[in-house]
Amino acid sequence: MSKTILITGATSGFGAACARRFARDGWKLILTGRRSSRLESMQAELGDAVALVLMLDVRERQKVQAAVQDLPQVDVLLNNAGLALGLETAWTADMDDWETMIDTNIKGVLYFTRALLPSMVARNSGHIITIGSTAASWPYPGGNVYGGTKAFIQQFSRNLRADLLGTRVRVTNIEPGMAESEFSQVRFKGDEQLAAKVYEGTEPLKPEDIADIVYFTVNLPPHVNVNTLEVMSIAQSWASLAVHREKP
Ligand code: NDP
Ligand code: 8X3
Repeated sequence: MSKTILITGATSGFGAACARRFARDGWKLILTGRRSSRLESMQAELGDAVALVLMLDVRERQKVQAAVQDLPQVDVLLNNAGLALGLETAWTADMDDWETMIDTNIKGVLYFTRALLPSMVARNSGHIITIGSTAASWPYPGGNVYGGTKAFIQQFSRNLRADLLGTRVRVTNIEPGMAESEFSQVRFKGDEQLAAKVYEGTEPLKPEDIADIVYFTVNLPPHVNVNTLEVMSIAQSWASLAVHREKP
């Protein structure tokens, strides 16, 4: 019998690529996102593989809880929906942007995870995957709250594993570096030029690369748990530590 994956943020980028990757190998999909037209086109493209689409905002706790209650068995939850907003310093950043990132990247993950875990534990099987980021471990100017949300995800994921020891429920946090999707268009609030500059003259990861990694992680033998997986394009690495020098 086919297995089912619930993907949050399946209307674009990593989420849409994962939907296509899992559909290709006979998985059933539950796809979520806010943009109904995108959900409809995913459904048209993937046909019978799509068991259900849920148009919802992951920040809406009651709606998430209600939607999850009536679902068929979910074998894998992919907590992917998320965003970065702005790249301003901590003293000039917009507080609304900060709250949106916290509500989406942290609380959205908590709502779906908390709603689906009881059935996974009762069945003694399942897999919770979160999409973290290299920003969780590697700070950069303007990454302030975005990186903070992904650091939360990193530790939440590890703590889930600690709670789940003794069950067969797996937990994995995948931490990509720079990847080309709608991520930068969202970060720069529709400024196409700024977004394009992020990827100019370089070779970022593609959403399909992340989809292959998620698929690989899920399809390992059931006793194998990938805890954390950090992945970057070959064109990305770390900068040295920054030093401020006064002009002589
Ligand atoms: P995209 O902007 O292409 O996709 C983001 C997805 O999240 C969309 O499907 C969007 O759907 C959904 N989403 C955003 N906010 C909400 C919300 N409030 N409720 C429901 N769905 C929401 O970006 P990516 O595919 O790149 O990003 C996916 C994840 O990967 C994010 O968590 C991001 O932080 C992370 N990531 C991205 C990297 C990159 O460089 N691209 C690198 C490392 C991590 P809709 O708008 O329809 O609601
Ligand atoms: C997205 C990658 O480097 O913009 O998580 O934070 S980065």
